[in-house]
Amino acid sequence: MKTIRGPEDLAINGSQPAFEQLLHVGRPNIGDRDAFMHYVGEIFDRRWLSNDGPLVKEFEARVAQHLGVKHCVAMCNGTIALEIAIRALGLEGEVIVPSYTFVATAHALQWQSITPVFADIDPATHTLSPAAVRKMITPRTTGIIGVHLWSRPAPVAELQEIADEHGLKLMFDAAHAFSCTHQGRMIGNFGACEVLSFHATKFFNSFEGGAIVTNDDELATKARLMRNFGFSGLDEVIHPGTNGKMIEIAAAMGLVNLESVDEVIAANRRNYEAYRAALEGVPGVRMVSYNDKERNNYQYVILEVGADCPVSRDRLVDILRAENIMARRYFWPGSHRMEPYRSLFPHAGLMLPATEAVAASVVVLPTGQTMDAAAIDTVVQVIRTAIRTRA
Ligand code: T4K
Repeated sequence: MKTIRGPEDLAINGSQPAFEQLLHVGRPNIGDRDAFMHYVGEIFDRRWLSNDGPLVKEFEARVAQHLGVKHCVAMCNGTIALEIAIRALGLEGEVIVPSYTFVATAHALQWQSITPVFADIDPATHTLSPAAVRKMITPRTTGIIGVHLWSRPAPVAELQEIADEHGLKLMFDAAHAFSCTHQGRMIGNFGACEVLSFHATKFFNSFEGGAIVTNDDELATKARLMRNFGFSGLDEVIHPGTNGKMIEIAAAMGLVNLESVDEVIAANRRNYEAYRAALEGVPGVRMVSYNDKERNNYQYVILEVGADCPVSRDRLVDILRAENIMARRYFWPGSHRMEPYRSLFPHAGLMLPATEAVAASVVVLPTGQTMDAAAIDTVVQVIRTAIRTRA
């Protein structure tokens, strides 16, 4: 890694990139490889590869125990889990969601001919603004999906109050919030149900995977039926369904990685604190912070580049990428500016000023097991030099 003293050391000015290999956001964390290979041996010996196998059952029990929730219904990914949750809750017509999230949240509705109605976020938290949600309720509204973005909880109590007042169902997209608490209680226990993602890029992964977690027995039973074509016995189908099953190899990865969740969180926290200390006082940029009184997974390191920053957000991303630091502009430009929503709701942006401003300011930096103090120091040197020299 090179030392960056001035603009001449930046790759955009012809110097060698700071990193030889690409430094990715979302680099997977991988637990004990020997333990994983042991599970693979067991799977092969048993010749039971999918369909509610023993490892999936064990994984579900362990996740439910970790979250203190009654049911965990494991799925092949978070998007299918969202789709099944939405269907199991009987949502239809219009459902209120943030635009500022990964597009899967809106797609899970649109895919089922339900209209996602985008409500604005609170620029301070990046999660749904309860006041904005109220404005978007119509006679066709049947539900609200809150998203715990960057693992920071959506305004759970306020959304529940709105839902109760208007007879709406409330569920949460908790894809970012595995192993986090809200007011001391594990996320996974709020709303009618919550949906997790165990995708490779999440701090806790099962290669691909997801789950619906809920304390509602009936909902859990329905979700179980739906993820397996509605089969209730060998020959009996009692419900419409799809194939949302988690496979054994994914459950094996999940079980192994569950063992190192605390270790990965500790690494993420170290990284987050190193970035925060090193970026303190840099003009025009602000790191999104976490509430230290809660349990956080620190899986995203988020920088907001303000209008007063001498270098624009997009220029900063280009400068970082030239150094092989593959920073991301999550979740730019907002779901409402992606198809099919851009064509369906061309004026949605008028109701989403905070979404547009936040989406235009965020840069996500690499973290996780593969980052160390020296790498973070170099990333920060690039940012500091770019801003100091108005590169
Ligand atoms: N709701 C929310 C709020 C979500 O954030 C997500 C997923 C979902 C729902 C849906 O859950 P899933 O159906 O995915 O379980 C990535 C992930 O694909 C997606 O899972 C995730 N959110 C989203 C935030 O990030 P992309 O389009 O950025 O993926 P991609 O291929 O550009 O990879 C991201 C980075 O990770 C790259 O820098 C490369 C690196 N990477 C990726 C993979 C797969 C690796 O280093 N190794 C890998 O194996 O969406």
